[in-house]
Amino acid sequence: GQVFKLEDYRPSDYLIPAIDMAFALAPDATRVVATLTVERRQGVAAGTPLLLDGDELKLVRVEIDGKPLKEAAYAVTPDQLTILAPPAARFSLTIETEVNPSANSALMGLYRSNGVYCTQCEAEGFRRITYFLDRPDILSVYTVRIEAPKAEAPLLLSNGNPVRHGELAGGRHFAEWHDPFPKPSYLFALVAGDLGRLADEFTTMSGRKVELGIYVEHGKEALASYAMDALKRSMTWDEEKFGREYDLDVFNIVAVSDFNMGAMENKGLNIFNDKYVLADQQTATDADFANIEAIIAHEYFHNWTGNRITCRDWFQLCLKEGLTVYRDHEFSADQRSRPVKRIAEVRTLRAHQFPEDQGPLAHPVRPRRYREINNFYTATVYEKGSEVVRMIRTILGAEMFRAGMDLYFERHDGDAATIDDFLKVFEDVSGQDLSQFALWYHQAGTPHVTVSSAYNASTHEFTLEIEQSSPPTPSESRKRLMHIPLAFGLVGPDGEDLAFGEVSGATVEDGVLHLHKRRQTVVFKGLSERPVLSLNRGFSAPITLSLEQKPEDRIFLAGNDGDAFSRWQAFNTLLTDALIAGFRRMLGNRQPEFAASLGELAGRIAANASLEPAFRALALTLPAEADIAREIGKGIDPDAIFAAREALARSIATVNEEGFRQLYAELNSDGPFRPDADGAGRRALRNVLLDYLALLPGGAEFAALHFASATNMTDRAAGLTALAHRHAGTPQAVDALARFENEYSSDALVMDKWFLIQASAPGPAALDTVRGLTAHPAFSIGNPNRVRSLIGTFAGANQTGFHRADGEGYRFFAETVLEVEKRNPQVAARLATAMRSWRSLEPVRQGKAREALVSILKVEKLSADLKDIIERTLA
Ligand code: B3K
Ligand code: ZN
Repeated sequence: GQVFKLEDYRPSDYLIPAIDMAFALAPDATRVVATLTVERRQGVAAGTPLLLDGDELKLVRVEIDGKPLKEAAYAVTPDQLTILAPPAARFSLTIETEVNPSANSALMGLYRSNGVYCTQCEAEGFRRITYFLDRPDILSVYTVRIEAPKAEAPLLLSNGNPVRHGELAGGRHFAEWHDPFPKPSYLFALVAGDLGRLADEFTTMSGRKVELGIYVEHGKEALASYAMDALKRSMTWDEEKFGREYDLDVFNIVAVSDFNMGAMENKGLNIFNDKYVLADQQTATDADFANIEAIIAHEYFHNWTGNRITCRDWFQLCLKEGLTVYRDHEFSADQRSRPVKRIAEVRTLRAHQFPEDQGPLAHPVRPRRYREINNFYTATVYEKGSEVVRMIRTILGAEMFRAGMDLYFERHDGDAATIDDFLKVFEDVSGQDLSQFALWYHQAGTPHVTVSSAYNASTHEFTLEIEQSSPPTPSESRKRLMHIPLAFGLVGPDGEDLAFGEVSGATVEDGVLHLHKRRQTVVFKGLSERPVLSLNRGFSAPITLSLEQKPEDRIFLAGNDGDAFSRWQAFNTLLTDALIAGFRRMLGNRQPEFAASLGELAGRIAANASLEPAFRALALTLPAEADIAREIGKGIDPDAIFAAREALARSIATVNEEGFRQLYAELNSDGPFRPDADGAGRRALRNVLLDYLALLPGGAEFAALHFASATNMTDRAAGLTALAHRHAGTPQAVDALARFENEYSSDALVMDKWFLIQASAPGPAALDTVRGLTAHPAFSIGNPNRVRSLIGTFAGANQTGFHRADGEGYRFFAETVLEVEKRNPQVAARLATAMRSWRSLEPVRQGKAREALVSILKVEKLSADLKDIIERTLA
């Protein structure tokens, strides 16, 4: 396949300032008439051919300035339309195409989901609707007319503001929309169908009224009320925190059941996976509510960071994505608990971005090369991209950061901008040189920092020896030195940060130590007592850290650090070290042993009422098997990791049985259900305790009672998980699975949880279960949510089941990915990334994994999407 390179960027020869579209919708043969106002760019030679992108298109006719074009004047294939010698510097080009929405199983372009017409154009789906300059630096004003049979599609939506609508002969009707803001084609959207509406309104800070609508399947309107509430809170927050006001008369959201990802920020018409809109306490978990809040906010925030200011080219994807993730993280932190949110973010970053950065699919936050852009909507672009923005704020301070953002909006509104533009505004407002910092965008891989410390009681000096390095990544063997901002504290015996005098060897400002060199010896003077070092507070830099520190110091920090994140981190490091030691003992055929202090500390954290329940829940959650594997790095035997983790969980449960039972009982939630941070935190803590107690004698009965008495989906799903994962095959587990299935068989989103829970059950038997479930009536290989909950979960979140030593998990996986690919290459390619860490496995599994990957490559006519992932994974 073709490789696209950043350095090859060149402005297009032609611009398209305006486009008028007319859609005549029909399930198998939709006609699209697009009239483009085309302008030759200044300095481009007259007669330069105009090359328009297409993808699987059928051309019906083409006209210039209202006259049919002679056949010799253009060349056409399903993938390209070339106007060989355009007649003038400005002309109008009319293109009629025919597309088949019903046959569009790739879910890119115009397709039908449950009888609803909808679109997905990012990144390159618009070219599946009409021939166009389908690139983000072509900004056009859109006017869209939609025509359809009224009975089938009473609702006709597109971007912007409604202009007019009316009846037509033969039971047909039409609606016209106009979006005054020039936008790239990837933000185009159309929805038509028969849907219910939840309506509300919002008055912006300058007093303009905006009509809000969330469209869902009839009868499900009430399930959208949490999403509506989140939308209004997002609109207020963006005004207060970033001074950003909404700019159209309407803001619509549509929920569809077949969607390749979470949601899409089309101007004024966001389209969502229904999973991130529909929720009530009986069908959604607390995690679902939190995701809905975050994704509603994320797509809304794109209106300024993405839509008003878009990307010059797809290499700049993080310009809108990293920044918008940063904004939605800040929103959730303000709406919920900041420290708890930060811990959750870091866990996600480590679970998804670190393995990417440390494996064959590593790429810079701003990549320089791609073959298939859809494969670059990654944790690196999104999550690490957000971390980079966070570091800019850490380095500049909150006020200067806001000034930089204000300048960004002022300077670039209406632009297709670059990462260099973004960095420049912060340099301009602060006068700081960010060129070394910019490496965070340009260099792949997770930097590693090693630190040792020494206290000299006679000179009152505290000395740090710090070294940074960045491991090589594909096509970048030599790494440059980074600017790493490390928030820190020198914690005294009473838990307060100690004041210090002069510092040498590094810039230290506002509690942040700045690394710029390979090795730095940093000396703090004026410390009359030995401090305990708390480093990378709040996870100020997305690095891996080896900090030489005594277990007593970590135990001290876990109980006393003034920074909540670092308290969590200290305990988590103790747990991880214990688990790694346990893993090594398992490999040596010895039983793992754990220090009593660990269990006692867990008990103290659980019982500490001064800590919020959600924090305690996160602290008591053991590192996942994949986290442990990542820390170990190579020679991974998932069965040994599982056994070590299980043993630690049992030992913590055994030591704390009484306290855990008592606390579990106290947390029993009375009163009305609230999906907010407090309510969710209490449930989270109670359900973590359930996980421990389910491991003790009588655990199956205990979990069954939890399941049976649950009054909301969070508790019900937790009970079912405890049964299916810890007591598989017992009458209690079998019964609970059957009851759940019976109760929710007609609710696809809840059935996804039933699939997920079984697909993540540990042990070799999961494979047969998953294979069997692919034939379940509620499963469908064409629906991305079903595929992700069953197959994606099995491959991505079932270490012992997927990585069976006999390699059968990989074989099943290869077959299934190919099955998915026939319909939907994008979803298949995303699934296939589950194999990215195959080289860290022990040799036998590694060999089987390679065989499975190679077997995929042998298939003829592999899609560009899947081929790109598999080839890079094997390289
Ligand atoms: N911008 C979309 C993602 C599009 C993915 C295309 N393969 C959703 C988001 O990040 O907000
Ligand atoms: Zn986004």
